[in-house]
Amino acid sequence: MFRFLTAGESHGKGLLAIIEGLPAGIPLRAEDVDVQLARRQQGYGRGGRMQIEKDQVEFVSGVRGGYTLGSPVGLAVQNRDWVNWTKIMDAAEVAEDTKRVTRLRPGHADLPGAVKYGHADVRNVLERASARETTMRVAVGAVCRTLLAQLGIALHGHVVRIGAVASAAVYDGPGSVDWERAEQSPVRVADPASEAAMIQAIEEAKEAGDTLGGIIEVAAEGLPIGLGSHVHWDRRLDARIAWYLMSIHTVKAVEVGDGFAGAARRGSQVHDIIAWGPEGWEHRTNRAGGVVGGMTNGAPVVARAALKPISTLREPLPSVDLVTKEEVRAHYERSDVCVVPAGVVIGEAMLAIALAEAMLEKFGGDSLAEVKRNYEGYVATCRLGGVALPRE
Ligand code: EPS
Repeated sequence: MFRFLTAGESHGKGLLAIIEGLPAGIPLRAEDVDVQLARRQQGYGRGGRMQIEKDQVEFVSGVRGGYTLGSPVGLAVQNRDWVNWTKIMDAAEVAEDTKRVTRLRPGHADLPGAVKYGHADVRNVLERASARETTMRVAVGAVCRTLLAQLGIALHGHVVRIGAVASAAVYDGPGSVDWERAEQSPVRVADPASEAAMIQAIEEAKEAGDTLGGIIEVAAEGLPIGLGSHVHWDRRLDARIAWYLMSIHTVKAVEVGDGFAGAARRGSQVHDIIAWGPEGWEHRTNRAGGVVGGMTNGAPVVARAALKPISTLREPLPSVDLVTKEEVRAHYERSDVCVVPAGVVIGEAMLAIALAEAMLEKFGGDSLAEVKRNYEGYVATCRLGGVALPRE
């Protein structure tokens, strides 16, 4: 069974992940992970922290000579900023002059985290609630991407909205979005016309001491029919994709395919017409976002996630002190103005994890060769239509 865990505080010594259930023989190098970690660190609107960090993975276990061993893969990323926080974050003793964080930030984990865990210092909550944790999601996602690439599956993503500014580029099948353009863009947008307006919107929010959210779109191409299942509610792939994307910090809504827009249309305008083509089953459109009945239908999987503006504001909102209950302004510490471009990379990673898990559920084996054999045998049957041939 595939599963993973992450650990680590934002200003602690470092971040960890353990991935279990990967087959042996997946080619894997630190560079494969580092390239994704570097992408996550980019994006117009990040704060000062990204100048300090240069996230790089170290494989602690499970990889030898450039290949996975089939044993748990342990990954570690150091927090360079740790040296500046040793007195505050020390495991044995926190320096006496350390100020407690008690001015609750509306929209943050501060209040429920402090009440639930009984902390009188919100730092005990915010350090783990921090989106710094997404570093390890991206690392785990990068490992999953190398497995998916072995099976001909590629993932991409881009920003489709920042604040009030929408991109004209929307994914509609392979070749419909200029991924290279999005990759070069400081706001990870494929539509050059909206780029300047997005940057300006971030600048204006920054000047006002405020923050900005937006929408990301992620897509996976090269998928077989039949990942996920209709037979149990918790095996439906769209449900898992929604869960994984929703688990990203600041995400408040997820849609697969046309999502909310489909609710305003008639059925005849929503459902994708089925066709039998030279490669097998296909669909004339992809409004379903590649998933029907909780299973992939062979079309690209497409999902969007809405990120709220982050909750640490330089011009803080009115709030209450956790301990004194006095009316105060919320706590502020160094933070980002807009994380939507980085959200794309995290969204891709979570989609990669969901798809790798589904691929291993269906085609799982102890070695990559075994997974490939299972996969290729199934795909060959799909090309013939996928059902048992009629008896002679
Ligand atoms: C970070 C994400 C944000 C940054 C953090 C690094 O985390 P949070 O969700 O806590 O706002 O603010 O950087 C800092 C905490 C800092 O010291 O600047 C990330 O994605 O790496």
